[in-house]
Amino acid sequence: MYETLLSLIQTHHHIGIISHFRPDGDALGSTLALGLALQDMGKDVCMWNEDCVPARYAFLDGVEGIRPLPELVPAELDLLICVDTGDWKRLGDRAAALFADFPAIVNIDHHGTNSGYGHYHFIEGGEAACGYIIYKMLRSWSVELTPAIASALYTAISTDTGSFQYSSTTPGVMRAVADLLEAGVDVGDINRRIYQEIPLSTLMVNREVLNHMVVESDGALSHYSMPGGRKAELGISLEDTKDLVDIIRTVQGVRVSVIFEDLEDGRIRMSLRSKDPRINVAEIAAQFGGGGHAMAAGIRMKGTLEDVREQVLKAIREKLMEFQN
Ligand SMILES: [Mn+2]
Repeated sequence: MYETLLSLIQTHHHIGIISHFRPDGDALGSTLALGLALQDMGKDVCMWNEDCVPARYAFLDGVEGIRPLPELVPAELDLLICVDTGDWKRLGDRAAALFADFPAIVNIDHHGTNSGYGHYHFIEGGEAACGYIIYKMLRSWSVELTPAIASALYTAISTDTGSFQYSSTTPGVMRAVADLLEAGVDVGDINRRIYQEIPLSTLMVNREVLNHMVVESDGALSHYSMPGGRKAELGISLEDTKDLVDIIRTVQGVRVSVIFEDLEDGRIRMSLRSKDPRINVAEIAAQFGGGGHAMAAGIRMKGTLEDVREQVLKAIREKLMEFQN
């Protein structure tokens, strides 16, 4: 099936690659690995993201090639590849508008809830990372994995599997990682940079979360709410708030965790995690217009923090009642 994409690439020359806003390791690693590989194949490649590359990923070789969105779609662009993006709007408001009428869009993704936007689809719902799909593609095309490409793929796969802790970590994923190490990934260096260095501001936010998290429903549900204005008081940015749900999901006995964040534009952002395979948080998220994976999902919806929290927690409590321990 990857031959279809290879022939698409062979018949196009000016190729754009883009991923979701607030890019994570998989979004960046997938963009970068595919971008570098296509450059090596002689293509004219543009890599874009609506948001900046977070500081923790700035070490990746070639990541400076991921640029802010252009003002206009470049006239010569003849193929746009979207990676790790389950829904067109996840590209970001500006990107979604900019490329809305573009006639040749490829959708490569691993989200089971992918909406099927675009004209060519390479969707493998449930795979550990989009970077793992990109890895399989590059291998099937016999593309040389340079250390830069391998490091980008390793970062994508490592971050989306929670450092190979999630059950999406299949034998195939581990074989891919072994192959990437042979291609020149410096595991110790990458892991130190991504996981073992935390900005002070992030630790301050973590403290805030631990002070104010709520554990309820007989210890099965943990949540934390970041009210509007609190980010400014703490002097933190969006980037600092990304992994908060991972803190509250570690509580022993907790099966579902949610972070509510008032975005101060009339919308509430939520990150949901499940530790119970019977409770699919993507299904819960879908009830409110969100999406994601069975064990990790997100929602953005209009409303006040109190109203939104009430509705979403009610849906979660009902699921928890349905599947008692
Ligand atoms: Mn991903």
